[in-house]
Amino acid sequence: MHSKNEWGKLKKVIVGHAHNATVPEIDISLRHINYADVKDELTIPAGKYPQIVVDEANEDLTTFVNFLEKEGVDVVRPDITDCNYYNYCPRDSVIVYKDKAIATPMPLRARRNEYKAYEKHLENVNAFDIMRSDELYNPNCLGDREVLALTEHEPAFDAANVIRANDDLLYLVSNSGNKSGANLLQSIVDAKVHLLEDVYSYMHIDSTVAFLREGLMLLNPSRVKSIDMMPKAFRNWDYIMCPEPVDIGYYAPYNNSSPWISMNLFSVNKDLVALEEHQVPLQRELEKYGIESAMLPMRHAATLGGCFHCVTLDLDREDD
Ligand code: DAV
Repeated sequence: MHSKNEWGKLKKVIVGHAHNATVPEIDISLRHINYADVKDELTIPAGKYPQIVVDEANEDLTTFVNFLEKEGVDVVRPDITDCNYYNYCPRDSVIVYKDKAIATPMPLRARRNEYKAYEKHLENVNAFDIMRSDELYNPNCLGDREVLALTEHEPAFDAANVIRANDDLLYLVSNSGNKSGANLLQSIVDAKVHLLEDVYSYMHIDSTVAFLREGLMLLNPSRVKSIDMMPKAFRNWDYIMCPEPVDIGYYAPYNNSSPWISMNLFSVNKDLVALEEHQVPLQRELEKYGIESAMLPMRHAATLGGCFHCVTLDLDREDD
């Protein structure tokens, strides 16, 4: 196991599955993190996702796996377990950095042990599966988008709040990651952890910034309005401002991401990415930089809250 950036030649990867995907019963963590802007709790669905969503998502994941295997990548999958949430996005729960796997202290209580479904594929696991206390959630965030859901009571972050560029890691401070979480990460890795703040308060970094290769990144212009909003270490990088996403919609009422999930691409190497098949404007933009896109279906990217970066966790990548 070794991977320290988002673009080196991919050799081995975990690809999630949608079996048993569930919206957990509402608790304090889910209410504050996922539904801070929902007024009436009764409108929040709970229970298993509809079977059609699960089947279609699994079908698209199989297409993706076949593509990766044709590219010579070794693909493994999480176990099918009776889960509290899902095993669709292994990216959310574990960071692989160099030869270490970090199962992060996830702020959603229902996701506490999610990494166990793929633990057997990991090496050198540092796990932080502690029960979150009520003091971690800031009640003032309900109804106010300016207030983040997490206090600094204890370190908490999803692995998907972080992307890797060799000796520099970029950490989004948001509803799914607090500053104490960044400090915890900094104490475990021999890399510099840079904070990205005040750009996007909701879930995860990978619909806001994507690293394409050393010195080139893709930015979400509705959130990163100018390069000055990036930490200093990335201000001299070239960047592509992502074109407006082609909205592929969601299976109502399961709206788990913005249309920007379209920029959640996944690099097979620095010249080839997997991209949601409707995102032709982005495909054209990437072409200008010599990056080819495999246009693949992911019908429930927004329904389940994850496209190709979210549904993967790279285990082995060459450094370049
Ligand atoms: O709505 O842009 C997508 C969630 C990625 N795991 C968004 C967040």
